[in-house]
This record gives sequence, C-alpha cells and structure tokens, in this order.
Amino acid sequence: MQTTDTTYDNVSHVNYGFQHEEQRPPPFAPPSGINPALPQYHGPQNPQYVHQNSPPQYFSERYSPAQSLHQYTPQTAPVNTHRTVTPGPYLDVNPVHKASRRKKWPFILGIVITLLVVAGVIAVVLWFYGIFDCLQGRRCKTDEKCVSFSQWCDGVQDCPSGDDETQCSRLFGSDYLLQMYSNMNQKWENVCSDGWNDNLGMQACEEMGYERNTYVGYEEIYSRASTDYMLVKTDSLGSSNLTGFHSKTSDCPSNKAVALKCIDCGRNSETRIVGGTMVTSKGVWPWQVSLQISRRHLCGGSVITPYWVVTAAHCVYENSDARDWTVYAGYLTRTEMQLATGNSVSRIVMHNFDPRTNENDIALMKLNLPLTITSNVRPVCLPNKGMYFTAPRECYITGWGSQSSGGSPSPTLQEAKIQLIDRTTCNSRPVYNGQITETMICAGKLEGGVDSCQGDSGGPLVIKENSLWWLVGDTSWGDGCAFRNKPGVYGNVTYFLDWIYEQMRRY
Ligand SMILES: [Ca+2]
Repeated sequence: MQTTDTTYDNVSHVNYGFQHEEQRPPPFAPPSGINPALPQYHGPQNPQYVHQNSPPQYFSERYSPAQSLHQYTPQTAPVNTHRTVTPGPYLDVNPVHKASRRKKWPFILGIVITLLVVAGVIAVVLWFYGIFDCLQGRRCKTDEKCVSFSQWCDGVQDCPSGDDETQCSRLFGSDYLLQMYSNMNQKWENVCSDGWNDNLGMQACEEMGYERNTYVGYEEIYSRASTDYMLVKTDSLGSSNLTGFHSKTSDCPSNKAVALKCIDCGRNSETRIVGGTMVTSKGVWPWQVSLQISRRHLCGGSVITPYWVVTAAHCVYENSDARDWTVYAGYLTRTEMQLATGNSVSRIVMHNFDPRTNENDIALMKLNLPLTITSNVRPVCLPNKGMYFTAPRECYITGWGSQSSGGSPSPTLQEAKIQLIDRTTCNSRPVYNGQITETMICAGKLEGGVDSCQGDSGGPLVIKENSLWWLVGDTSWGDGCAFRNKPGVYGNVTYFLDWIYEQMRRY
C-alpha cells in the first residue's frame, strides 16, 4: 500500500455503478426483455375483404359490405363491367363469379407465403434468444428443463437440482430486512414478524448459504420499504416452515418485518491511530488475511464466514490448486506469520475471470477447518441488496502490499483511507478510458499518492455504515501504484453477491 499525505480533490458525482441490483429483476423474475411478446401481424386479417370497409363512394351507396359479398350481381354493377375502375377485390369478392375465383388463389398464396415468412422470422428470432421452447418460464440452471414463472419460488421443487427454489429469500439494506420472493406478485416482499421464530430464521440463513452455527437471531422492525408482507403459514399441526409462505397485503397485525442476522460480522475494535498508516492493533481489521504459498505472502483476502475467504481471481488464476495455499488470519506482521501454522484450504472457486480485461476478478477460498472467531479474527459483512455506496464515500483499504510500485511487500499491515470514485470519472479518457465495467469499482485519489499496490491484491475495500464494516470491493488492479489519475480498481462485491451466495450454498 502506498500512502503519502495529499489532499483529495472531492469528486461529487454519484457512483451509480453500485446500484444495478435495484433495476435488475430477481434472478427468477420474468426478465423484461427475455420473453418478447409474439410480434403482432398487422396485415389484413382477411385480405379478401380488405377494401370493403372503405369502398369507393359509388359502391357504398348501393351495397353494404355484406351485400357486396353475397348479393352482388353483375347487372347491378355496371361500373365494373365497363372497367372504369381498377379491377381487383371489388370484382373478386363475388363468390359466384367463376373468373374471379381463379384470380383469388394467387392472392391467397401470396398471403400464405407472407405469413410463412413472418413465422420463419419469428422462429429465427426466438431461436436466437434461446427461448424457443421456454416462452412462459425460465430454464433450470443445471439442465435445459423449462419451468414456468409461476413455478419459481412456489415451494415445490421443479428443477431437478431445485434451483427454482434456492434464491427465494434475500437480505435487504443495512438493517438486514428479510425479503422473500412472491411468485404471486412477482416481487420481493418483507416477511411479517407474526409467526416468525428462530427455527425459521436458521432455515432461511441456511438456504442463503450460511452455516446454522453462525446464526445470530432476528429482530422485529417497522419498515417502510414495502407495504406488502409475506406471512408465515402454519399447517394444521401448528408447525411452520419456510416453504409454507403466502402473500397477503393487509394481514400483518404487528405491521413489523423480520430483520435477520445470519452471522455476527463487520465489528472491530476501534483503536486506530488517526492519520497513521501502520496498523498497530490486531482487532482493527480482523477480517484481513494473508494468502501464502510456501510461506511467501502473495495476496490478501477477507474473512466472510469461519469457512470462507474472499480474494481476487487473478491471485489464484495461475495457482488454482487449493493444496498449495495457506491462509493466515489474526496477524499484523509477516514475522509472526513465519512462526504460525496457518489454515489449509480445501477448495478454490474462481469466477469467470478474464485476465485480459480483469473482468470478474473475484474468487473464494474454503478452509479445511473453520476459523476460530476471536476479537482478532472476525468476518466482515457482505453487503446486502439495496445498499448503495456512492462516491465520494470514505472507505479503507488494508494489506501487506508493497509501499511503492515494484517494491517488496510491507513487513506490517498497512491501512489507507481513500474515497470511492464514480465510474463515469474513472472511465474518462485521462483516467481508465472505458476499461471500468460494472464488475469493478474505482477508489483512491485522482491526484495520486495513496493506493493499493502489489501484494494488496484480493484484500478488502471496506466502508462503515450503520456501525458495521461492509466488504465493498476486493483489490484487483491499477496502472502502477498511486500515480496521478490512476486510482485503484476493485472487484465490485455488491455485483458478485448472488455468485458468492451460490458458491457458499453449493460447497
Ligand atoms: Ca418450484
């Protein structure tokens, strides 16, 4: 980490980059663009009669449309016999006129061909979007089975691997509102605290991907986030379970929602020396870990549960064998770590990382044995849906990275206070010129001087909100270290939430 004392030029733009979740429908809600309505055919429904609604004046005076079809006789239509008007449907509509019948079939053939062409185009478009046989639903992830929208989150497993029922609850906002997806209303709804209990809480946490033994509890809070509540449904024996939910808008007598805490996270001991860059107390950043191979510090990481550590994908991209890695938690100096055993890794899960663009630079490490949570080893909070971190929000980065470009790793843990930089500024020509995608966040100081550097990779970018620390980013890349207009770029953890929970559930 490179830290020199310079004044930051406030960036006042809002960082919309972290708000994508709200515009995005839940993973199983009908995506607005994915199920296009069949294009309506606006051509003549019955082309033979197409002109009859607006016949030329001299016809309409004599024949109503019905009359012109069925009561027309040549002798009452002298105009046509003299061909003083363009021949066409006016003649052909006469069902008893043998000559006009023969003229009708090329016209019908033309219509049929047109319809076939339109149908062909629609088929190609549907095939192109891969939804040819799944118009009214969504495909299961693990196979090609198409499950209708009404079957998502209905409490019945329809996908062979059950993924239609796995992402039906989530935590919302910094006060941890529990929300469930209502397949009836096709939206997320708060859960009414009436009928709620710890057993349901543990079940909900487990379904999200947490271990039962990290469960903290739940609170009942008033919420204005939604006027609709999901209600706990109890069966005839009086027992309730998570799949028995139903949605009703006005049946929550307490008018309170469930706020659910699945893990005690984001707390630290605040003994930081203001303005200092060297971390002097172990409990200040208790989620920070050192990831090493053969006792060499290579990357940083953040503890999110006793079993799981978040790091950057580029750290493990070329060393993806879990057996090579050791995780050191609860240390400040590299000397201490030399004497410690550390924790072995059982699994590494890497996102679809692209080393060329640094897209999706996030990975997870699962430990063989869970970390013992102490005041020096604690998890940081994963952000919840609906949490917006906007520039120029104050944030902290920590790590044992080098203190200058190309330097060797720092012997002690360093910290730096920086600010979020909005994506528009970060993508501007003098900064990163369009390289910043929605999987990334920029933070640092545009005038340079303070930045993450080699060896900080994978480590935490954290923000304090509601008296808790939240993992907003994982250190990813940058052009040099602490150069002017080249701030640090971090993996956008908020963006990766669904992916993280999915891996925690799966493994
Ligand atoms: Ca289902």
